[in-house]
Amino acid sequence: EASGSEFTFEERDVMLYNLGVGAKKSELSLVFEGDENFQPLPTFGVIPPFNAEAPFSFDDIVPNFSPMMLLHGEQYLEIASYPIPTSGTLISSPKLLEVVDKGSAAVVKVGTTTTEKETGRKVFYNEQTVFLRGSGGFGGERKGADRGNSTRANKVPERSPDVVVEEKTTEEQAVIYRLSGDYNPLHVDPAFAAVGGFKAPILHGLCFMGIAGKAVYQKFGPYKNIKVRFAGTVIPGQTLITEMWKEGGNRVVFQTKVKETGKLCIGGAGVELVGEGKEK
Ligand code: HDC
Repeated sequence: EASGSEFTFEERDVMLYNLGVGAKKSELSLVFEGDENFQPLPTFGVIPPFNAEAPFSFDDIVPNFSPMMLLHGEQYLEIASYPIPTSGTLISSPKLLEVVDKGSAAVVKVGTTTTEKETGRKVFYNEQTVFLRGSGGFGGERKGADRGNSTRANKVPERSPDVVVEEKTTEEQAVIYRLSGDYNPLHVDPAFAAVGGFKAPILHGLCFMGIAGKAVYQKFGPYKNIKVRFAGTVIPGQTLITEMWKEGGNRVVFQTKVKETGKLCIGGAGVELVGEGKEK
């Protein structure tokens, strides 16, 4: 049995997560435990390790740490196999991978393996990158290591996208998403968001990754891994436009823009499909 933080979940948690990233009432396999194909969306894999106890404290690894200045920078997730369980107890063991000095900011990367408690079987692997504004300039390395898929830049092709999916987030997107485990006040409390430099609470990066990841899943099918960079912020209520390109090697490259501003909120993103991934 692995040591680490336990996460126990049931079907209710799966439905709450799916709703948090935009599942619709007509999508019964996402919102109804009685459906024969009931399942979490692949990006549910970011949830079990989310509150795992970190093997370090930010104050010990960077100068001037402030939770108000923390932004989610990148996320990489591997899904070991399908179907993803709809309940159970999982164990997550996080490791500090690197601390990079971007001058004004620090970039900290944590890798977490998640296994099934009973069998020890690997279920997910995550790499989470946080961008700590105001915590750089400590004389550290400027570049992180090359970690293959997890650090891949995923440049979008010149041609126009093969598939485009538009999805409006709701005003309540963040207040629902947070119930899946990320209670950061940045996403709900206007006063906290203001200290962080935002006019209004911003949407969780993992929420809009989930919305984009759902679009990719519904168009191309299951994937083994997904990588995104959070290139810009999203305010709940804004509309997301996800552009996807089918590439060789069973890959889909994608990016997501905020319709109202035209700005990129997800860049450098890609998935590696389980199968041929013919467009549905
Ligand atoms: O890209 C900017 C931005 O605002 N991105 C959006 C951030 C966001 O909205 N994230 C989601 C919401 S926050 C959230 O969900 C928090 C959550 O609740 C908790 C998560 C985890 C909790 C764990 C607790 C234990 C910004 C601000 C990130 C960067 O913009 P700039 O400052 O303009 O940076 P730029 O000049 O473009 O680049 C400087 C160097 O940094 C690298 N970089 C840029 N964006 C990055 C990034 N690295 C990682 N992630 C990103 N998103 C650049 O490559 C550049 O490095 P170099 O000079 O070496 O090329």
